[in-house]
Amino acid sequence: MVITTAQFIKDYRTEALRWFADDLENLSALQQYQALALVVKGYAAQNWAKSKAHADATQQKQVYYFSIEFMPGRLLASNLLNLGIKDVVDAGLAKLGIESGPVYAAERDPGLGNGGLGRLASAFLDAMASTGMAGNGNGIRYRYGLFEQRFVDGYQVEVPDDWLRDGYPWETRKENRAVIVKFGGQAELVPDQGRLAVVYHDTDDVLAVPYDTAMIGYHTGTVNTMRLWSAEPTPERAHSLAETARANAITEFLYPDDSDTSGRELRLRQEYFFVSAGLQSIITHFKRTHGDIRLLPDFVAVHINDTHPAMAVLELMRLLLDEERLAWEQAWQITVATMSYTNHTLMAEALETWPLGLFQDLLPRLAQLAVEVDRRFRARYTARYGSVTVDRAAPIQNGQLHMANLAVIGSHAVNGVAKIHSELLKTSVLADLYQIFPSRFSNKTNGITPRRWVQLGDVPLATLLDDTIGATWRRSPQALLALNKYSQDPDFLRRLTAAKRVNKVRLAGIIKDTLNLTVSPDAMFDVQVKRLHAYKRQLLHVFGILEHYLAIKNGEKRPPRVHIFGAKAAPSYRYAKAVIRLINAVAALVNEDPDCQDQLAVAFLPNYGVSLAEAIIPAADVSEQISLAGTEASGTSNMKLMATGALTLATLDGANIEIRDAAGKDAMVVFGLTEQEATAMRPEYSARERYEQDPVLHRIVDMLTDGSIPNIESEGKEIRAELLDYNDTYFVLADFADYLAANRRLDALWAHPEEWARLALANIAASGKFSADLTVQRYGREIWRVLPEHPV
Ligand code: 26W
Repeated sequence: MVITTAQFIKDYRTEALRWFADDLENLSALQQYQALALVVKGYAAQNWAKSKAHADATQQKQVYYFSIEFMPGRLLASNLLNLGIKDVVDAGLAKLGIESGPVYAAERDPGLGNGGLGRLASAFLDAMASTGMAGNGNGIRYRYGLFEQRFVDGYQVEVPDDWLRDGYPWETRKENRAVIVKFGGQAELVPDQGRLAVVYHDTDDVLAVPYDTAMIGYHTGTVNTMRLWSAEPTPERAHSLAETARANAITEFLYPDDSDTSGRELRLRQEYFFVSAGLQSIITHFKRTHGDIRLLPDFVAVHINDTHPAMAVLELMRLLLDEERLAWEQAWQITVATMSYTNHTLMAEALETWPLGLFQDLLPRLAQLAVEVDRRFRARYTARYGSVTVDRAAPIQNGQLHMANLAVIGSHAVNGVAKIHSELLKTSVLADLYQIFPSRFSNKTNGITPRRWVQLGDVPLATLLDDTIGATWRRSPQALLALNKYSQDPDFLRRLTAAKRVNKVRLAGIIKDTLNLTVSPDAMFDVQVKRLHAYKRQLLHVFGILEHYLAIKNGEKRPPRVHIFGAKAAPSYRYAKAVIRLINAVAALVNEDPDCQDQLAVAFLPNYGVSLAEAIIPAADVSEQISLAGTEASGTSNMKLMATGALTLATLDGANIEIRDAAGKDAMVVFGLTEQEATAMRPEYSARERYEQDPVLHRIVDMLTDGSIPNIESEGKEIRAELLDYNDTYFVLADFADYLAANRRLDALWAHPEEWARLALANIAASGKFSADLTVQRYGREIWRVLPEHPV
């Protein structure tokens, strides 16, 4: 959109007066942010309405991305960038004498997700709007997002995330689109004109009210919708406080686990709530614009983001059978053609199963349909594939509903999120279903949005890119390959190093403000930012730090390093919380040790999320992607760190492999067992043997309990037990020696800044491959059958 700074200032003043009856200059940064957000929302409104009308008028196929988590991050800067008015607004703020930093920083970051899955969902919404695909998000408007993490004596403490305290200007409450969601009661089948109709008794109904937020495309004019549902008591009568609290409870808070299924009833209520509300509103809209429900798959694609929304298969069947009165076969054909499913983890404990009994209590009609789906599946495939395979592939097993199986059986497409992960799906957790439905399986390697992580997150690099290869990279990711022409250009390499240093100085300032720790921007910034999980092996990183610490104590001099961690642990995940305490204890040990001054430092920044990632990632020299091969489905921080020029220290796991293939094997430092080697070694693996054989490792493991690291009495014991008594599930000891050797290779490289910059360049140049725009286009072409109006 085209707007002058003068016009913007006029609009901004008007908005401030309208909302605060005061001049901009007298408002707080929060109020200045709120008024600005409302101005920008107003600018996007027209395109938002036009996009909806355009999609209906042109009968465009719509994608509905069902996800129980979204992590959009702050929207002000990205909305301004995507509208093409960031420079105009920044100039306007300067003209008004308003410092932009505090205004941008006043925005709350809606942490409505745990980690990778939620952030990917938001990246996809940005990418669909930015490629002109009609793609809408469908999720939950949690009253409290993911907890705020604080450290007290090195312990993680969880504080409620009251993100709506000052309201959320980007959302619009659409009570005219509210629907009823039924729980409990009985679903009685009664004969009705030669068919069976369903009559519900004593159901416990909840009102689902949608809140819509605009998803503004990058320079496309396309504005899609992220619809988040909020639970309220039904309006037809007054409700007691208890009844109101019971209704609200459904969308009160996000479950903070990102790997272990809680199995709690409220979680099941949440999953059904947004799935039913979403499908009801989709069908209502569809019938208004298209009429014949049998055409649904031609105009609607529903994507199931991991198993959490997998009930969509049963809920669509319920609506097609009970409301639309279709026959089973036709309803099933429509459902399979409409649904597609992505798996994001191989962790057994993360694959959801629900007791059929709980289903029968809470969702009686869906339980009936689940039993029928299971019966028909077994009847259809047992003869051909045998009962062993079909028993393992069937949705209901031993009274448990296996949501991954249901999702695969009820979808026409199933994918993993990186090549190795998609292959492992076929040979492990979904092997039996792959045997029965091979053509449904594909890979869709994850992606990231270059708008947030490079254009906004790394302005020094973005400016250098514009100056060097022009600005086409801002629209077409592959244009970054032109950078390879400058790999032998010392001046460019120096400027690249200088751009990185600007980000490091900024992060050093944040580390000083947050931790009162002074770090040198000339040290190697070694970053590991992701959820705290045993398989991601933050412990191996700590062991590397302790080895450097011991080397310093032995008088050895190495390139100075600053280790930067960001990681939340699920509150019920004891081991993860023990590792958090260990990292903070090692930080205290190292940071207060005079011998380590300017040699070694550890900065564990609390409350890692999208906004903190934007500050840490552009400042990284090293990207730690050290999960045990075969455990990290893809990873996406690896892609963000690559795109801003960090060198990856990696195992051959998840998307690390594809990053190496894209950037070149010299542009990454690889170590560790491969997935095959780890699998082969597991039966005879003895962690204790490794501990006995390697004196350095022995020393370090002993430091967990011998008092060398103060204040970790119980945590040290717990971690040592996981290693030596439970035989080190994630092979930390097995990969230790190779990890050290890889770090020595990094040190050697660091001694040659130009060579380092050359490798950084190779990563940046190849990073366009991991643009989410390309990823969603692949989903569109091969799964959703939706083509971009603005392809990249
Ligand atoms: C039921 C609790 C629960 C909650 C969330 C189980 C599992 C999850 C997610 C699937 C976990 C997750 O975020 N997985 C991550 O998804 C990313 C996006 O595809 C991948 O890049 C990461 O490798 C994967 O761990």
